[in-house]
Amino acid sequence: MNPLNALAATDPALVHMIAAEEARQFYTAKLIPSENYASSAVMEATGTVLTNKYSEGYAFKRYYEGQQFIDQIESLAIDRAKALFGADHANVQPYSGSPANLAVYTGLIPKGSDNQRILGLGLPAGGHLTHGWKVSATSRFFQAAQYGVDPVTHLLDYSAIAAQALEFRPAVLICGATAYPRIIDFAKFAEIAHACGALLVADMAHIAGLVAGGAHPSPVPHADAVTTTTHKTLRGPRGGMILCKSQHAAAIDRAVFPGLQGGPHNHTTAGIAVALKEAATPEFRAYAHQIVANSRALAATLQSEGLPLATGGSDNHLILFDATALNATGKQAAQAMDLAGLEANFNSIPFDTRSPFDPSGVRIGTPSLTSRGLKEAEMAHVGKWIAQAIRGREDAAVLARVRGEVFDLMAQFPPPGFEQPYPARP
Ligand code: DSN
Repeated sequence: MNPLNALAATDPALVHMIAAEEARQFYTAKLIPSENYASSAVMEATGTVLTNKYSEGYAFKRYYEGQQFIDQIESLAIDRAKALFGADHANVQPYSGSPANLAVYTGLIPKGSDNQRILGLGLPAGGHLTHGWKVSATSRFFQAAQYGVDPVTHLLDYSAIAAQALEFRPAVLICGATAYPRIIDFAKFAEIAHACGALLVADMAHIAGLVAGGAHPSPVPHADAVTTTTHKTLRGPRGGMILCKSQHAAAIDRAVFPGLQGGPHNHTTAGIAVALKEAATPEFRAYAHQIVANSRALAATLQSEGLPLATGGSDNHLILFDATALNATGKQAAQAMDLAGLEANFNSIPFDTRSPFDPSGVRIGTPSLTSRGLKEAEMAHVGKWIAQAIRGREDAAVLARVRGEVFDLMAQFPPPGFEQPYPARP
């Protein structure tokens, strides 16, 4: 890592905290499916003088002078995004995924139109807050309704979604998820959108890296607009991006700026440009396919340990398991895993009867461990440790033993972005 010499002189207390977080990230097994490790190149790009510049507007049409190099950087990121995903148009300015979603609805649904309806996957079924969930501003500014998943299989039921969409007649139909372990059929969603006269928005934040690497079908040919974060499977800096058909480009650009945002974060734009270059390599394609292979292997081990999985398996980067089968709530399970060096988050499972503050499920994923180079053989160890930590959640000796084994394994697989000397073991 960067030795942080200047920061150490200015703010040693902060350096101490950052060093502790570095050691935590190095030795724990990061299983949160929305997280990853940015490369050293991405982090270097984000830590540059680009943070000093204001650039309201778009390349060659700015409201501040001094944009000669910022225009080049933003254009490079846009060109790489369009090439990688085969998109007509790209906007790389959204601060993250939530602002990108709000910008797309704002851009696609004209002000004053009679139809302000959006229809997305409900949060308890794996959708995101910004797909119109009741506590999100997206349900305050638009008239939102939600579809769910099949009560038995927990899979998206495209006939039921079609029936609901024909009845509700949304202006925008949203597909994409934060906790759905299966392939999403974007062509089917496009058929549904066309049949009910809606525009289709796909939120591919979780799977953007899989799409870039050819390990999940792309929404880009099917959707009017596609939103994504840039830091999940895509492995870039914290940021957001919108891809869209050319006929929506002007409206979406206007919705991002001046509609919702001020100056773009140019240091982040540079980091996104680097990540997009990295994602266009054969190594990244192999990485994307290994994420899925690892997820399948981890899912199989968890099942053999008696943990039921939502939808019965995984064919992307993500697994949602029901911890109550091992006599723990989702929160108890996630906390026990954390003590054992296995970082996850508790999550509702479809049709959960427990509260979202202590639901039945735990959500895990393989993007980060795959970035470290772990493969199927190591996934079998990780799956067993998860079950051991949950079963032994009240036994400090079990948790300490698993934590030691996890730390030993992680030390053999240093993550991207960490350079020698590696942090001391906490
Ligand atoms: N917080 C992200 C996730 O964990 O899926 C979504 O915004």
